[in-house]
Amino acid sequence: MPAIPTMLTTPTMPTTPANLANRQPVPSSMHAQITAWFELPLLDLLLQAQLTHRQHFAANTVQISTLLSIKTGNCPEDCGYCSQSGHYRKETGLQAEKRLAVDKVIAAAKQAKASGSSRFCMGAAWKHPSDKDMPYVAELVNAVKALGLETCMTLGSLTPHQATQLAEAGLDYYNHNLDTSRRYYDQVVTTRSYDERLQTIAHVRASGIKVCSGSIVGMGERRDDRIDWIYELTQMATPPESIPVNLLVPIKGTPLGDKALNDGALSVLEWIRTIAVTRLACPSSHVRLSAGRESLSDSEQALAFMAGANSFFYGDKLLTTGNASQSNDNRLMQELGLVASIAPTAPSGCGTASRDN
Ligand code: SAM
Ligand code: DTB
Ligand code: SF4
Repeated sequence: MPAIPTMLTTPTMPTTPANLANRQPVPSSMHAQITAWFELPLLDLLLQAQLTHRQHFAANTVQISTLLSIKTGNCPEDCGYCSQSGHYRKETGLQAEKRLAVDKVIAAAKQAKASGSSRFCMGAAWKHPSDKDMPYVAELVNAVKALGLETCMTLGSLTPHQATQLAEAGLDYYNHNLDTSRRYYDQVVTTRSYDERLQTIAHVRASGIKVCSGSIVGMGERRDDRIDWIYELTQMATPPESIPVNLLVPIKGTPLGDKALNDGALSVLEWIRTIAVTRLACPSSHVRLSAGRESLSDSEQALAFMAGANSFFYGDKLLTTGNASQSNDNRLMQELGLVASIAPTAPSGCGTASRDN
């Protein structure tokens, strides 16, 4: 059993917002800064993250999105965490489905709007959309926007032309996750490269669509990988407006899901720490609690909001897995005194210190 940490010296004064900054190391680069944030005592980190959060966003206000899978399963990519990869379909037993009919998507979007979501995110299990898919997704963007919802899509890689087509259709956000560090990437997926992911993000940015790009924590990666992933965000010319920090949902039959089920899950506090450091590194981006909330207690989620998360997925289902129930989320929001935001409240940005070149 690890020994209980003890204080070597008696503190001379309490840690307050005013003197907290004096206790911080002053690193020379953003990478060192991110590392130093990870090493802070957790309560110092949470306090600093919440103070930073309140400088950039309204307190106690969260943005709420609802997810829908518009094309499920049999994906040609081999992402080691994903229930939808065709590579593990025998092991996971996930039933593949064709594209969802437009009227079904509209019905789900209407329900999302009625329940209080401000954004509707549509995900497809594709490596990339084909040209024949583009009129379908453009129709969905139009129809969902007409309901007064913000739109988000995650369809895999895009060419510059496809990104422009989506922008012309009026898409507000495109989700394309880096998932982890460049170093750990080939342990997660082998059918695409980190640079391909960065390229699609660049095409989305150039098209004028807002970028949503995040990670998964708890896939067997090290803290160094979480540090490097956050550092990647801070080095983007314009950082993502939205940053989902997924906690791995371990899917039986996938390589990384099975590994997590065998080895044991990462500490939830390390996920909360990752959220807090993301908040500090990207103070004006929305940081989203994404996959993994279903397994968390009220207190763990409260700590994640304290760490500066200000967005979450609402609804009983994510893409193929369960989510925290809507009734539980309503009760939790009331208990924590959180209110839903109607529209984005601030422009995005990473890097409180200077960007490294
Ligand atoms: N096929 C598209 C792509 O990969 O870009 C879009 C859909 S994909 C399911 C969207 C994201 O969901 C992934 O990038 C990953 O970060 C997240 N995700 C998928 N399965 C997950 C799991 N089991 N646990 C946590 N996050 C997961
Ligand atoms: C993101 O970062 N997380 C969401 C959304 N973007 C598309 C997806 C979570 C998927 C969780 C596993 C599933 O339901 O299949
Ligand atoms: Fe396909 Fe996306 Fe799942 Fe990877 S994460 S297997 S690209 S659906």
